[in-house]
Amino acid sequence: MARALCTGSFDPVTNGHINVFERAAAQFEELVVTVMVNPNKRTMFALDERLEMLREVTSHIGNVRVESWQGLLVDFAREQEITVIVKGLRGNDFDYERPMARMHRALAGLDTLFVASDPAYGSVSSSLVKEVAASGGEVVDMVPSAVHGRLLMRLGEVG
Ligand code: COD
Repeated sequence: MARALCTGSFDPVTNGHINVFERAAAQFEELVVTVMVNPNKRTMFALDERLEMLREVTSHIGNVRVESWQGLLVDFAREQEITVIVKGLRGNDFDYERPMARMHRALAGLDTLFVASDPAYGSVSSSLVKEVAASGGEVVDMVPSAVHGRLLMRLGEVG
């Protein structure tokens, strides 16, 4: 069995992401969850916090490794000798993901496999979680408890 990548900003990781990790990890020998670093993007959580949360919430999945990468994903995939990315697909994700998937294939033969989001998490996104939590809404069902705690703490710090 081959190895695969799951990429994202994971700011923060949600139960929707974890559902995709679990399903991808079940199909591959190893899953490398990779935080893509975009220095121009303002994030709520610093890179080391996102890595720490990811490692904590994936510790129950034996074959997951958490890494980060700044630059082209195809270069990381080449370095790791990985030829497949697994992406969760919610309702509107495909239009955004399709050109990226084609570009990855054209640049390096890196294929993208899409898995349909679990209906339980089809409307969950990191940005919505942050927005709802910032307005005092309850997001406890959308993120792992370790992330929930950190989210409330961060909002308390800035609020
Ligand atoms: N259920 C299922 N899947 C989900 C859910 C959910 N509830 N929430 C998110 N996802 C999927 C998203 O579709 C996405 O594929 C992935 O999980 C990560 O989500 P986010 O929100 O952390 O990711 P984004 O949108 O902030 O960032 C994605 C990147 C742009 C970092 C990533 O797609 C990427 O790998 N980019 C490649 C950069 C590159 O090399 N570009 C140049 C060549 S195209």
